[in-house]
Amino acid sequence: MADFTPKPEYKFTFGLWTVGNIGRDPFGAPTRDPKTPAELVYLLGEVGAYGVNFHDNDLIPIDATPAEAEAIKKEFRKALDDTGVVVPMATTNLFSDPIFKDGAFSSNDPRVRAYALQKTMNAIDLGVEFGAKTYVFWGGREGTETDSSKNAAEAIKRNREAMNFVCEYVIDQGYDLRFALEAKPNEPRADIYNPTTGHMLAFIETLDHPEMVGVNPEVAHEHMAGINFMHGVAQAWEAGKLFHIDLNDQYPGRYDQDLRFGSRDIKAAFYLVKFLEDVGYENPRHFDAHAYRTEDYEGVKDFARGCMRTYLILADKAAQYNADKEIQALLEEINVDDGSMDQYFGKYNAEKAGALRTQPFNREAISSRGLKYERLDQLTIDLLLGVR
Ligand code: DIG
Ligand code: MN
Ligand code: MN
Repeated sequence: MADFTPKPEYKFTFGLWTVGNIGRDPFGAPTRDPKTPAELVYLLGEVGAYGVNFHDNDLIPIDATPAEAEAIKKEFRKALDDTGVVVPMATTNLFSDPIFKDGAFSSNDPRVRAYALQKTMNAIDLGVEFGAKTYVFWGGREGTETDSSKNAAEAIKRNREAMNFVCEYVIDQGYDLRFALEAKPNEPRADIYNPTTGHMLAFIETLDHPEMVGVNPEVAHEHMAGINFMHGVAQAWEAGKLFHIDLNDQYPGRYDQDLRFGSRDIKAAFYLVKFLEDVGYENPRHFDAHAYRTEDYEGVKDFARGCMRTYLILADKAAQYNADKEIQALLEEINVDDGSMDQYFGKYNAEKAGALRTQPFNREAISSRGLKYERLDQLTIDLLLGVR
């Protein structure tokens, strides 16, 4: 049996807000007592996590005094040193405080937009202080309930101006930091701007420093939009923009459930893990998820161990898939290529186009070929169900 113990090279990380989730939901009070950031680091060290991420206010409460902040940071730093857990990513909470009720960077109130920049600069400093190399932006409140309230193009411009400002701040400070933008189609706003990873990839190209900015796709968020998550991840990877990834799971057509990785759609999770392993993804694998409300902290540890274990089992399945002689023979047959069409591919030129114009194609013969995808998919199912 393969070894499914988490190893540092997988860079498995959890946010303080994930294992620190106290079970509150819109219809019920918390079911778990809160733990301090330091206690959560020890918990993550116990389950074998590589790293911990935080929003500024997960670590330092928004109204903490400087002395309180220093005490918290000192305790947090000791827990990191004691456990060897590192801080690969940080982010700003631009959604909890009532001041952000109509957004942060895209708010109609210029005081809110300015405060959001101030808060973000402070939060970037905090993340860099603990070694973060990736900084995530999730614009959970950058949206509307009524489109009477905001010009959508103006909102995008405001988001762009803010991103250009924070990129310049990082350059000015000389920080070794890059940004990862996280999309979500809705919740908590009725509609959120830049709702999918695809929108984010287009938005990034309009920035002053696009080279500093990538994406942080989340499984649940793209599933909420009804999109094949692995396809979006592959497009981001191919564009050199997969700077970070939020792993979890989600029932289609539901609110953002942030379920344990692989606990709902194991086939989709397999194709995602196979893609990440096949391309040699080297950035953090962040489980932006939380335990069921029913759990105590032993259950939270089960949740965290389960996220990492399922990833490792699926990585082992991906290796089996790549070594499976029948599957690989089928893939070779499906992708057969006698090279006769090579003359028409690659960069255009008039001669190539001219020759292609006269190339005969027997559509009936070509279309009559059976592609054996049913056999291939069943072999995949067999492998996932452990009978291969
Ligand atoms: C929610 O999916 C968001 C926030 O939790 C955070 O800003 C980001 C970091 O992964 N994910
Ligand atoms: Mn989510
Ligand atoms: Mn997320």
